[in-house]
Amino acid sequence: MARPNDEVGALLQEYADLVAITGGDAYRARVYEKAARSVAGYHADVSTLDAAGLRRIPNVGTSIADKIVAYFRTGHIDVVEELRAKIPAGVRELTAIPTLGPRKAMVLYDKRGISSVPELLAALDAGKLTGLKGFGPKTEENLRHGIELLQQIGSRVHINVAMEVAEGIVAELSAVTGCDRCTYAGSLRRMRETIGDIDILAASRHPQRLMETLTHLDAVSEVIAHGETKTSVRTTHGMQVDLRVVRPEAWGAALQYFTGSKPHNVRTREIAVRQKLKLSEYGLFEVGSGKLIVSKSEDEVYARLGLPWIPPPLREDRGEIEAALAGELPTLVTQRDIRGDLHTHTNLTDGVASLGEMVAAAAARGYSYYAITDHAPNLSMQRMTDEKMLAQRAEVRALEGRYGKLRLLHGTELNIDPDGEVDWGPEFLAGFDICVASVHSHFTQSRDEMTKRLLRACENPYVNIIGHPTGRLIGQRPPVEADLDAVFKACARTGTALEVNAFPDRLDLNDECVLRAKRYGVKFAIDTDAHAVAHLDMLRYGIGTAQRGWLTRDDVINTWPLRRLKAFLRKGRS
Ligand code: DGT
Ligand code: CA
Ligand code: CA
Ligand code: ZN
Repeated sequence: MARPNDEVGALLQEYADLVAITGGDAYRARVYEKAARSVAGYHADVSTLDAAGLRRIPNVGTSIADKIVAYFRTGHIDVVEELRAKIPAGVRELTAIPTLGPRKAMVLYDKRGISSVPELLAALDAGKLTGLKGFGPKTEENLRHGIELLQQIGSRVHINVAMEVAEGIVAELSAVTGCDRCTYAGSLRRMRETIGDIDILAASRHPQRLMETLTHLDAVSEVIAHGETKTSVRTTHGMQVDLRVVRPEAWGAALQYFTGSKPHNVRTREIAVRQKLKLSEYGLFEVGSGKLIVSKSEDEVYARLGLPWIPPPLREDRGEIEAALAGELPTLVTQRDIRGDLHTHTNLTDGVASLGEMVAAAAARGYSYYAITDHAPNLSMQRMTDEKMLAQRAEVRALEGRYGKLRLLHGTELNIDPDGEVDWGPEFLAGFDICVASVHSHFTQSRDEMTKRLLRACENPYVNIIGHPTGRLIGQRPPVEADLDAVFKACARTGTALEVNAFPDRLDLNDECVLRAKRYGVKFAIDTDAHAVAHLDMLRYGIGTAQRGWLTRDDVINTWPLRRLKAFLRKGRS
């Protein structure tokens, strides 16, 4: 995604938030929020468009187009500045707390002068919210819980944010003369869902050049430490980046060391010690003589320890060493194995691209099949009707065959209601090629109710995939409480797949749940839940999560040939 689109999207979203916080027109806030999403998801770089070009973006009218033009001319938008001047930035930060909406944030500021998360926490502790209208004991408990969630993610960022920064830096450094190799290591190479800092590794005989280049990048706002072999900087996004430059001969040992994880490295070092060897970021050495044995490639390092090369997403000491020693490492699913996406949206509901645009993008990715799964009617803000759904099906059928080998599946994303029922009865459901079913409301049911609810959905013969199964939003909403093992068992028994939703703020199921579910024989669908063309690229994060959950191609239904997939989707129905 083009950076200017993200920038403008963020600004429009901020404006929408500020309008809502200051008690402005709710309709206006929604208009800007929609525009923010459309701009962020738009395929062309908005900084290159004139007012007419901007108006062609869905949800962008004359007034918003003019504001975007003004932004690129002057660097700011007047109305945003005006609202910013009225309320401290911290008040908007308060709305990042789950369950704390704009109206409540404004009450906290107006009545108690609270304008930051720490101030709110202090006020809660001191009992200063007692008696404040709308802030009963239950609300207070929710607030504390929400703040806890926010603090868990702390200064870590979602993987896609770190990935964009890291890939930009790797590209710049790789272009420097004398740079032999350059890549990112650490948690990013292991594809963790959130990233603390970015670790970049380079091999060169002229480390100073690379260090200098890094410190002078536009994206760098501060140099934290500048040394011979390691330089640390902070980016304008606020992320720390550590660059280590090693001699080309030591590349493999250094890459193995800085990829981690620490627990994995502890295990590899123990294996070395047992063989009277010493493993460090410089290489694998003989203990007595100090003689270097290997260091050039990761392959050699692992091989000399008696291990096959271990894919980075597995390096968490979750059994990969034992599996490697036994020759039983899984052959992990890769992005190339994916034949299609099974959960995607269009502008018929809350997507920003048309059916035609999404299908063309799917074809361009070389997919063999692609499912369109717009929201079903019970998510009432999406205004879906039977007629609209059937009209879309006709459009989908008309597109069939238009893009060579691409086959289209017409589906829907059903809402699992509090009792586990979905939007339509069997007759209407039978008309779909595929049904995803997700929890979109009543997230805080009791564990028992939630478990029953999910089990009932699995038992529905038309439900093929449970979408974003735990409903968590990283740093924003906790996973639902349910007996997941019971759900995994039911999925395996009924032929219901669990989704690995690739959206970076979801990554749901997460890696650990995937690994657990796999043990029950569950099948998975790695889907993007795309609401824009650009979102189809998020697939890689779903793949990373699936790899961290030890999934192979066979575990993932959207790697299968269409015939096998279709048989699975029939779910035992005749
Ligand atoms: P993060 O940054 O919190 O997302 O996680 P990592 O895994 O990237 O951790 P980080 O940046 O502290 O270190 C990167 C890698 O470098 C880590 O995975 C293993 C290696 N490493 C760093 N410091 C140590 C250490 O003190 N001992 C060991 N064994 N390895 C280390
Ligand atoms: Ca790191
Ligand atoms: Ca680091
Ligand atoms: Zn969806």
